[in-house]
Amino acid sequence: MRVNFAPEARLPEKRPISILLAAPRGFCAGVDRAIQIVEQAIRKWGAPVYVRHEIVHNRHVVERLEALGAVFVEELDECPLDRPVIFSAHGVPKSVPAEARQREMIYVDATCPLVSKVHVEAERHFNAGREIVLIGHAGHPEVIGTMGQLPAGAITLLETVEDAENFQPGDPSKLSFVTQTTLSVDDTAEMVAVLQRRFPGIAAPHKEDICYATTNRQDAVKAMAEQADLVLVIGSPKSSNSVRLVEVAKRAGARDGQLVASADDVDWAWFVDVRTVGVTAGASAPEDLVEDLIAAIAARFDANVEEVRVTKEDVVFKLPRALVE
Ligand code: 0CM
Ligand code: SF4
Repeated sequence: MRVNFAPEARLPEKRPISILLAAPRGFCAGVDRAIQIVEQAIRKWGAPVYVRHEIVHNRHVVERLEALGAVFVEELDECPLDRPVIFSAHGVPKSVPAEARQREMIYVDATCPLVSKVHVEAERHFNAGREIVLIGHAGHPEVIGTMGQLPAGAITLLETVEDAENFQPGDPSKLSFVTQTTLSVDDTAEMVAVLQRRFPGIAAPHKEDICYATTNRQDAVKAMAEQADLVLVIGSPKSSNSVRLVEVAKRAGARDGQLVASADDVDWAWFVDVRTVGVTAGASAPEDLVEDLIAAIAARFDANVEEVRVTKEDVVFKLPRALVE
């Protein structure tokens, strides 16, 4: 008698995929400091502590701090006078701390020291009688903050190479430029080249205004992009440095690049024909979101993870003295 055995029940084989994990990625020293400022302020003064604008551009960070007792608002007049207020990492116009002082509010400025450095630079140019060009993106809080360091009209915002070609200064011999900290290194270099060709005497920053974290995260993406069929960047659409990482990936040769807030945002149709996926995170995106994304990929594919590191970072910024225990 022949017995037909049912074939052994087997799960379908998972397709192999290679994950390239960019390093450095995720939190920078300015973000780390800004988050610690909110946590310490809640410890020192109790809840609620108000925060003007998202402390950094990440919903997960904001929600975690809300659970600890932070209340996020857009303007100072939304804060009660008897509670402390913190200004976000992106910086604020001078009028904001001035108003807080006038209302006798307790405030802590979580502006990243590298953004404050640009503020000081702009002020130095202004005091030396120079007209100032700011390379940046209109409407971004850092641009609003930097322009708000000086009287209206002192700074002209240029967003594109075309803007740089068309810009007409009052006196070309007294011209300077500063930049937003989170721009594309390559796009900015193009705009600077146009300005320097048209105005050879233009005063430049001593050291680049684009910060170390932005530069390193873009370099890491460039190092993996050519091998990647898809690069996933964890970050918010509001996050300038994160959005730039998607652009950089595509320009450096990745077939596709997508910004996702978390693994939940991934459309798995993107993975058709993908053998190598690059993963990185903007400077405001927590590492646990990266871990979740890798776990989600590994649940669907036979994943092999390889780190692509371009440099190590050891930058740490001190907390404001008012918050050091
Ligand atoms: O400036 P950007 O939009 O990239 O801000 P972010 O909160 O995503 O990242 C950190 C910072 C600053 C300043
Ligand atoms: Fe500071 Fe750069 Fe981080 Fe912005 S991205 S907070 S400028 S270190």
